Amino acid sequence: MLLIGERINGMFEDVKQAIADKDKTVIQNLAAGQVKAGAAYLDVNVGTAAADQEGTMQWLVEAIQETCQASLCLDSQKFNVIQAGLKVVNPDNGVLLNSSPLNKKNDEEILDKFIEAAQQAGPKVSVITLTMDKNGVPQDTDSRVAIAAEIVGKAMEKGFDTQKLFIDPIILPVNVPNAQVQPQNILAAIEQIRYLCDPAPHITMGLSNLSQGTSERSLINRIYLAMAISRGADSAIVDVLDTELMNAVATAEMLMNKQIYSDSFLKVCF
Ligand code: THG
Repeated sequence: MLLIGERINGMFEDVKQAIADKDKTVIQNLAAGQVKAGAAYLDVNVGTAAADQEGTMQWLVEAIQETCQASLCLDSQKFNVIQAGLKVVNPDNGVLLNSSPLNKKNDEEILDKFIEAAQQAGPKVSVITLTMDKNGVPQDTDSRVAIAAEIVGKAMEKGFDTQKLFIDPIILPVNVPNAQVQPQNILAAIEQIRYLCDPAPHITMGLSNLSQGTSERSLINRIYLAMAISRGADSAIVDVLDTELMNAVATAEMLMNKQIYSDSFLKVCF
């Protein structure tokens, strides 16, 4: 299971404050803590408060790289912010470009740009693509799978290794009125997306979206992640500092025969 640590995101108050104060220590501590907890990648998202998003992305990447060798996941809906991050990130450590929809109403070629940027940046640069197109986020299983199939087709057309493609079916809060059916629609989509090509694309999601605004956030997150793992998800953007979540991942992986059982299976996983 490839876990992406979610904490370096301007959405969180401590990160927002650190960006405003140019306080690298807060960021560097979050980087070290998440790597220690088992993050394979660190998500880097400037949030919405910073006026200079490109400069902030570069400051965050440079601050992390000063003290940490982790692979980074450059997270922005804006391609120029991703490009800014790419200028300073070390591509040899492994990089994820997060994320692009298939296409947009006003910018039809956005996924092309992400894939081309990844190809130019080097062999260890992968792309997260959302099952979303110019009509927005689909609300049913079949549309998600259909968009995923177009994404896979585009990657193949451009000679982009499908093992470097991460498909994200976009999980949204479960408490949104009339949207409670979406988590199960997404599980059904995951089950189909993994068979779209061989080698299969990775399947990831921003897990914490699911529980935003709910009570029992950690419980909702970990149960759903275990369910998603059982259907074929092999990655997620998560709070790796949530020990119960990490134990749930280790247990789900062991029960799916991805990790061998031993009495210390919780310790050997991360
Ligand atoms: N898909 C992809 N990338 C993503 C997302 C996705 N990146 C961002 C996001 N979604 C995943 N990361 C988070 C990080 C934090 C929260 C949710 C998703 C979160 N934050 C608290 C909140 O809003 O309640 C912040 C509050 C606090 O300060 O504690 O829940 O879907 N590809």
